[in-house]
Amino acid sequence: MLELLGMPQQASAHAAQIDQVIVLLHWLMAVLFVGWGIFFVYTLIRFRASANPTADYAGVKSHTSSYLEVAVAGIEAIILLAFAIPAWAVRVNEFPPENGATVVHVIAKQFEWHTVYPGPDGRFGRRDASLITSTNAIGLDRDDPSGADDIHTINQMSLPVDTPVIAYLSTMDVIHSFGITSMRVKQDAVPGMEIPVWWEPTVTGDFEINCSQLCGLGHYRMRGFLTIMSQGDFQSFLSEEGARLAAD
Ligand SMILES: [Cu+2]
Repeated sequence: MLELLGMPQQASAHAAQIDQVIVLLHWLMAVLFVGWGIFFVYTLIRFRASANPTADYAGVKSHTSSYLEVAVAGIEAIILLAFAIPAWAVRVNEFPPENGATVVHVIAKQFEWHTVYPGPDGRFGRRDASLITSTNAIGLDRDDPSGADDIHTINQMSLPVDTPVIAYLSTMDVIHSFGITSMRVKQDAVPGMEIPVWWEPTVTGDFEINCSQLCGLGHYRMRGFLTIMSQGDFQSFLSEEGARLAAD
């Protein structure tokens, strides 16, 4: 079924669990589609005008349709309670400890994805709307001791493989949605809120970050790139960006 649906690569630890729910739902929908289709063709033939010159006002007496409806509701409840809710609960309740994870701030803005890494001190600097300029799109305070070494990238996120990622998601204007299909990550960025999202990339390579909420005229170009690299390459990335910051 997964191949039939043409699902994108599973590039995170929880991707298979999400796909399992998608596959179950599609099987249920396929059975319902075929069932309804057969029933439709049956009624066309069984109740055709030539064989039924007068209408029958008595209606259905059998309870089969009620039993079928209850069975469908039961299967839906099983998918929801046994598969969907447990998969969701892990995403929202079982965050990995921050000291064993890559922690980033992801800031959505019409029509860009900004990523901030805390730098060698491990602390994120202050951001303030009054500091926003053409070269400081997110208002990062470089005079704040915690912010001086923060690394800021636009539309390019780099992360190490096989390490959990915790992204604190926020937006500077409207509602956006942080979507990385290959990682099975999707979370709305809501004005005034900082929403944590976590996942663990398991495959190195280049992936796409999209905005999954229509957020304005430039929504179509709100596209970022995610590079998953080895732990060593990630450390080199951080030191290169740190050196560039020191040179500025
Ligand atoms: Cu957007």
